[in-house]
Amino acid sequence: MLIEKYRIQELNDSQLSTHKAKLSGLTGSIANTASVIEKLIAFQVAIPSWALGAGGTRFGRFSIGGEPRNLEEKIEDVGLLQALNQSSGAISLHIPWDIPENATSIKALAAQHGLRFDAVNSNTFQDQKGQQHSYKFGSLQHVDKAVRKQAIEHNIEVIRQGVALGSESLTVWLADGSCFPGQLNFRKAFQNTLESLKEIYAALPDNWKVFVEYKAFEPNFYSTTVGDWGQSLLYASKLGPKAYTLVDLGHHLPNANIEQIVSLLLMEGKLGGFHFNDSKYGDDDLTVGSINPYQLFLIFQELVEGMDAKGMNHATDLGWMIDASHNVKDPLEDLLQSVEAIQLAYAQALLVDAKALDQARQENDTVKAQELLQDAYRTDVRPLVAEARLRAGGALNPIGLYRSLKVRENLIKERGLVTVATGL
Ligand code: LRH
Ligand code: MN
Ligand code: MN
Repeated sequence: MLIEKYRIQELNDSQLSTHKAKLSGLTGSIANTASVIEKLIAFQVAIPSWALGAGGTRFGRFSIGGEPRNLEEKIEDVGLLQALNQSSGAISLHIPWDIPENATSIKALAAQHGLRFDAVNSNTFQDQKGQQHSYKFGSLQHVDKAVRKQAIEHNIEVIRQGVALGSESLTVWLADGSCFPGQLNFRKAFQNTLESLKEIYAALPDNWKVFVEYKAFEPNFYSTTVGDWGQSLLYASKLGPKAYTLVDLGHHLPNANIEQIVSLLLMEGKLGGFHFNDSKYGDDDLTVGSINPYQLFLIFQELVEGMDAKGMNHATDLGWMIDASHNVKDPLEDLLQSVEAIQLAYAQALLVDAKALDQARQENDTVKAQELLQDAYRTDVRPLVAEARLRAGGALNPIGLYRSLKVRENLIKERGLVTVATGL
């Protein structure tokens, strides 16, 4: 299914006067709205190929119908998101859940939808059919060199496929760790993992980055070999300048101060990018901003402040990606909500009066500092985000248009009601 430009235009026209009235309220009271809108237009968030079908838990999976059945259809779905919001201009593949058999035609299809390929993800947390060695006891950390070698070769193959698609980064998330005390020698597991990562690092093209993603627990419940940002930073530092830490918001222990982690990683030049989602308990992979939007804003406040201090380009110098998936929402609606939540937090962070905040800190004026942050956070910036979409050629109200065009119903007609997307 394709969304034609005139359908977007029609709905936008019918909502234009209400939108403009809301927007002028903001532009009248805030000085930097023009630059906020420009920055929003430039800001793109990559969509993970595995979030396009209904997710599942180990207790069940409930198909939404019309889910993409292959890589081509996944690209078409991200194309739909991009047509609606003009902020989802990239797709991130997970190999071998995705198998780009013919890179040239896959690349051409993505280009037709205005999409590029973001980080490619390797998978050594599951055994694949026909695979010689099992990852039951880990992959890059494994006590057996032959298992490590198999996992290294898989990562190098993923880089090769990514190069063919025009990707420029590899994300490595490892399930490696242990379930019980005594199972693992922590130092040997770390050293094996580091040696393995070094071989993968050596295979990176010059313009590539590798992102080392950490996660506190699951599937291992006693120790994880890349369990937190400290461990990830150790690997990234030992590997070299192309290696960075990737922060998945759901991968922390409860109440972790993620904004402080982000600030220090940025300071060290080792923050590579994000997997955005939200969570109440663990790695819940809920819609971004659905549980704790204030935390998301505080993270963006650190990002804006830290990136500006280093003269970094907000849109291009970090990897921005969503990693969300669950059982109950239409995945495309969920992704539209997630992208918007990210844009809202970013726009609010751009409203923070950085000079005044610095001054308040200098004077130990805690009350003032909180007021400054919350002034920005409590500003309804939805008209700014909508205006950015409008100027970029997207829909003022993407979910409204998605529903009025009956996109899901059409996808079900095209692809069927009982569909099983590949992936988690
Ligand atoms: C692990 C993770 C990682 C995987 C994805 C499917 O929990 O966040 O990024 O690649 O989920
Ligand atoms: Mn992730
Ligand atoms: Mn995760």
